[in-house]
Amino acid sequence: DVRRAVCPGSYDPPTVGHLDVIARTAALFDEVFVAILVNPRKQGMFEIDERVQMLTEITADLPQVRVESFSGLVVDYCRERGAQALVKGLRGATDYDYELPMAHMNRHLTGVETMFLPGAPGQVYVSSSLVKEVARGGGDVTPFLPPSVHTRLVERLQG
Ligand code: COD
Repeated sequence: DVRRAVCPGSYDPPTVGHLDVIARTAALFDEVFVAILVNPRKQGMFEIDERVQMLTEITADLPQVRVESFSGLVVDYCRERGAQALVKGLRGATDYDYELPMAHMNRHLTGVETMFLPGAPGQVYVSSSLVKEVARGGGDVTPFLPPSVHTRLVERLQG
C-alpha cells in the first residue's frame, strides 16, 4: 500500500519551519502532497501561483513531494489524492488548541487521521505572519526563509 500524507497550509510565504515539517513528513511517507489553501476571503502577500512556484523550488530535492493548491474542505482533497493522513507542525499550545478541533472534525468527516510533528526547537517562533511584519518594518528575516523565498519577499517589498 502506498502511504500518502497531506501537509496543508496557507504558505504565504513558506518558511524554514514549513520546509522542516515537509521534509520530515517526506521521510515517513511514500508520497507527500503540499496543499495550499485557496481562500478567496483572504488576500495574501503572494498569489497562489507564486506560492506553488516557491514551494516547488524549495522541495525540488524531495522526490516524494508534490505541490498543489486546493479549495473547499481539506478532507475532500485528501480523499481525491488517496491520502490517509494530514501532517501538521506544532509550535506550541496555541497551535495545539487551534488544530485539535480540526483534527477531530476531519476524522469525524472522513476518517482521515491528523499527525503532529513538534516544530524544530530553533524555529518554533517562526511564522509567515511574523516574518512579513518584521520584513515590512525593515528587519532582517534571512534566517527564517529559504534563500529563494527570501529573494522574492525582498523583491515584493521593493516592487
Ligand atoms: N514550525 C513548525 N510548524 C509550523 C511552523 C514552524 N515554524 N510554521 C508553521 N507551521 C505549521 C502550522 O502549525 C500549520 O500546521 C502548517 O505549518 C501551515 O501553517 P500556515 O500558517 O501556512 O497555514 P494555516 O494555519 O493558515 O492553514 C490552515 C489550513 C489551511 C490547514 C486549515 O485552515 C484548513 O485545513 N482549511 C481548509 C478548509 C477546511 O477543511 N476547513 C475545515 C477544517 S475542520
